[in-house]
Amino acid sequence: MNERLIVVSNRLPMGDTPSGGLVVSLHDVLAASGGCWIGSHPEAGDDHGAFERIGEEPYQRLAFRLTQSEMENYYLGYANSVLWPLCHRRPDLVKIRPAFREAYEAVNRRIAAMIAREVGPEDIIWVQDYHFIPLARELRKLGVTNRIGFFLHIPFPVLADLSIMPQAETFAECLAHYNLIGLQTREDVARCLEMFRDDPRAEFMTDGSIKFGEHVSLVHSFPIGIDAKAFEDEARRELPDVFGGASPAPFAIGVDRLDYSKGLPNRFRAFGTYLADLRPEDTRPCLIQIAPPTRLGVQAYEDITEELQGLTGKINGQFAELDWTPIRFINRSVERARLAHLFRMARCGLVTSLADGMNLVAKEYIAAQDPADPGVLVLSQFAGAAEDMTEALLVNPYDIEAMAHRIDEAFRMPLGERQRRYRHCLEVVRKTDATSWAHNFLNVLRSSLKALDLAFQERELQPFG
Ligand code: ADQ
Repeated sequence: MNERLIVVSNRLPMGDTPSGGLVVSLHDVLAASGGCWIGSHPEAGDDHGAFERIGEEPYQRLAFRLTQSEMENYYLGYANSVLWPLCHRRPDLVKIRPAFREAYEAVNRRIAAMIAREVGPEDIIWVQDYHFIPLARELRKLGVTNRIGFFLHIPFPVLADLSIMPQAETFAECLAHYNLIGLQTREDVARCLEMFRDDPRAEFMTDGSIKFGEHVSLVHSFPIGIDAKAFEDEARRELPDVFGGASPAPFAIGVDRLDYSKGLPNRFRAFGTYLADLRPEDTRPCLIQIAPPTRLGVQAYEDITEELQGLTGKINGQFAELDWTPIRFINRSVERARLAHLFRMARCGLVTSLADGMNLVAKEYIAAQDPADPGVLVLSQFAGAAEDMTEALLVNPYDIEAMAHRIDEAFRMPLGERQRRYRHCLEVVRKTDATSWAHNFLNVLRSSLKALDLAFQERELQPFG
């Protein structure tokens, strides 16, 4: 039997025309290998112990349904009220409830049991993100010996925050059950290695791998990207006037899920400061902020929505003219073609996350620009994207004044400098696209681990130090 790739993610992407870099690239590798994608779907059947099969071509989709209680305790609870704030350096927002942890463990056990019945001896399993950290441990308990890789899409937590987590000692142990731990950036890798270094159960081997009990793991960074070519093409397509004839003055754009990690209040404040510092004769750009709500039902998300509505009202009240509104805050999602078009029209793209795994919007903004007259990306130094996109205008999103200056600099930047910065960023976007991300991860999972297994069998590797 041939090797099949099994991808597991929290949500199963639906529809025949996938959009979004991650979905497209995984769709392509799965289609090529005839693999299968496992994930939750709200309309899946309610058989709690078996997947619902949705289509066979070009790969299988296996759906499971989360119960109301699992949604509340596992998804909104442990995943998004413990792990998400902890990884995004917001321990103040962590909500610890025994029911959250129990549900998280139980869902991982349930899905592992369902996967164990599907998996063939040659299959490799690729688990996505923080919803499924214990999945490999549960699969191993059921006797699954296949290669299992894990990719964390969000920042790896800092060591000092880890002890806030319920049963913190199981975090490193759960990760160690994966053959490959993939992270977004080199900084994430450093934080992960620091965690293992701090754990007396972990041994560092001479080749950089980590031995933890009987398990050996590699930790490596694989910066995720977008389908750059498709986005460049999308942005070039002519669209009917998106502003219905009333095209605004130059504008800056922000596109984010409405999440406290994205630094939206400070972005709005910086834009207000920038406006306050303009001279009367200066053109006054506006800020278009598109931010659809997510994770409804978690208090922190309701709070940030209210804060932004208040700030928008305040800044607009202070600066608006009869024919000009400084901030257009659009609280819903926008179709991709329109988004690409807006990115291309915007003189400045604002990504001001306080913490962010990568941030694909930064890459989409660059891919959408017109090479003859590109806009400028203002990028938080705390977004993973900043590690390689060093020619964006990097900012500290906690420093409002500095951000206001960066916005001013972006709007005044001469064409030559805009083009130079754009070309550098575009090279990064193309080099680290979604396809190379998936291929690099799978190549390491397949090949270097074979060598590792062999070396261990032949007792060639020795503990380090
Ligand atoms: P997210 O936190 O969702 O992803 P991001 O990387 O910016 O953040 O991806 C968001 C995607 O959704 C982009 O493709 C964007 O265009 C789209 N999107 C956002 N707002 C939208 C809107 N209003 N309308 C339409 N589309 C919208 C997590 C991590 C990131 C990491 C990704 C991928 O938090 O750090 O980069 O996973 O690994």
